[in-house]
Amino acid sequence: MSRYKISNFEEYFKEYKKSIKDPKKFWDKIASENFTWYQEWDKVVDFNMAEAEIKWFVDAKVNITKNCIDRHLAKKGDKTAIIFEPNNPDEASQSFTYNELHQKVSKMANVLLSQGIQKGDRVCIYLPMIPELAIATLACARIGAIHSVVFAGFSASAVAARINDSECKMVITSDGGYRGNKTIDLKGIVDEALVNCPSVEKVLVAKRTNTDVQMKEGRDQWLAPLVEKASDNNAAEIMDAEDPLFILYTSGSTGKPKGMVHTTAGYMVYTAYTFQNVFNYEENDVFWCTADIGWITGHSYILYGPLLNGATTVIFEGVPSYPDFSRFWEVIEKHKVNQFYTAPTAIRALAKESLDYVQKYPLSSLKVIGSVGEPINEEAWHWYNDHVGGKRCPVVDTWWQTETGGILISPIPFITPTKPTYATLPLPGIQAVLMDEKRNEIEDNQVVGSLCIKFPWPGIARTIWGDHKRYKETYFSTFPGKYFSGDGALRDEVGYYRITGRVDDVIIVSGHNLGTAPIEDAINEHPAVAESAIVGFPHDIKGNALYGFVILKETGEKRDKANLAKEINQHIADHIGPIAKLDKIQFVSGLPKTRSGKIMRRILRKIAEGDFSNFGDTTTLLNPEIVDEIKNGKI
Ligand code: 6R9
Repeated sequence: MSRYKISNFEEYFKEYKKSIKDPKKFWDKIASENFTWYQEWDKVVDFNMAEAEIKWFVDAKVNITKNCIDRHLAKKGDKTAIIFEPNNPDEASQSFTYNELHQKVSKMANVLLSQGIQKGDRVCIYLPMIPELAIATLACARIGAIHSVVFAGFSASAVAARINDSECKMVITSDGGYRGNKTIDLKGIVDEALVNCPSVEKVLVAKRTNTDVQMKEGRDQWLAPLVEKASDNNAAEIMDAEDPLFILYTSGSTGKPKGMVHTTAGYMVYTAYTFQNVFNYEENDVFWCTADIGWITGHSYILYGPLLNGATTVIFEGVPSYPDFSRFWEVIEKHKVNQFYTAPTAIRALAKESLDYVQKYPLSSLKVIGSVGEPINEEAWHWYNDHVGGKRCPVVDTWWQTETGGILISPIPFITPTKPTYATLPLPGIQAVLMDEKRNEIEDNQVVGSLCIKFPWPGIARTIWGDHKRYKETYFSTFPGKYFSGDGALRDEVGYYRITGRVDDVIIVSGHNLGTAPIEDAINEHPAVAESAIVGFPHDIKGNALYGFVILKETGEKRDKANLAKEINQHIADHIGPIAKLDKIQFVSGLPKTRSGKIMRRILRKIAEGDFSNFGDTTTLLNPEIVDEIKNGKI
């Protein structure tokens, strides 16, 4: 990807203008100069935004793993592709060259084929951050199976819902996983999930914790012996540009999680291009993104983006606080990391601890440091810039989403002057606009609007698995003809964007998207609960935390409230996962509702924040008296 590296600010504007004037030409050049294709495209892009129909590189044929692995072998077969850094620093790290990765992925691909997995089949991957996760994911892509990686922190019922939604034929998991000082029983969770998953025929189990697990005859097999026996010769399936590459679930503001579908060629071109430009990756650099491969950030910037560029990428199994708060800095020093990419929630948690943890390490290998997942507040930005980047590494605050496939708005390091809390400018090819409530494009600056993109880019998700109507309604109907992100943003006089947060009912907690509806559904299933409403409130470390207002049934009213609160949180952990637990639970006798029955979350949000100053117009409420009751009972 060296040719498409932008080298100064002027060139950025030039490139940007060119990319807007003729997007087809812009992407055509990038796609044809940087990848290996079995067959090139007839048309660069074909789209109808009103119908949410988007195709890139129409009729091209390609395999993404050929581009991630095979094409690097001639020149850099012995270069390190992946460094695996275990949870426990006393365990040795491992590394795999591109040659070794090629061998492992080919073997795994042959295992999948021998187990009856074919092109187009869905495979659920529920693994901790170990090399098998990367290898299994790439092996699916190699044979054209659609991977659905589910973050290994989700509960059995959340896993089951995701497996059933896309009717996965196979699950790849491990006996267990390590996270800090905890061991997680992943196989047990899969067993529980599979009680309700009729589509799953086979389960492959990697060994990580050596814990005793139950193996179900005819369904479950250990992975290692299968891999050992498999040939390391695999031809890679020829995929159409628009064949689905993967499904990744993200929370919606209503109902069940959305299985975002990304297709092959566009995602490949977009992640490769953004990785190169946003992180200024140079040959021999070591890149580390601390996300989990179970989230889009891990898909695009641990696996695909780096490997497409022939980079060295770190897979880290652990957490920032184990064995102590210096772990990130120790790992950077140990592997001489050059680009470091993490989330504001981690930065805030580490900034709360003694500076000694970070100052113990020179961190002089770092060149670029990045942030993703939620708005980064000014204090955290400065701490990161001063103490991690040593004021010499540009902070790239990258704004994007599961739906966008790759980064859309971000500074380009050493080129775009950074500004704390601003994601700055759209990358070339990205036509960002702000829309007002009347659905007009906002021309002025210093105004908050809904952030939309008015022309497709190659990395955009193409649909929601099994529900194109929902895809169209969620993203393309609020502002007809445009992609609506669900985020609000402010634009300054230079044109820099500052993301202000979600404008819908999604709450970002520690960088994880949580929809209020599924959490409320989980709470409401508790036998003592009549109704509930969840809102977010500011939290020092998590960015936002969850505050639940819960109406009890008569039976619940008689029970001990502290116990009930604990049970409700356990209920949420069981149904969704521990990440969705509530920080605060207030039992109330009613919720403020409009006459059409809609909960006025705006008011609940203010109460949760402790801001009782101005509730706005409450006269339209069906039950205005409830506001005082809730306010007075605030915990
Ligand atoms: C990549 C990822 C998407 C939502 C997005 C927005 C928030 C992400 C951000 C940011 C402010 C940034 N978000 N990056 N907000 N500044 N740099 O996180 O994808 O998990 O789908 O979340 O995260 O609200 O809409 P995903």
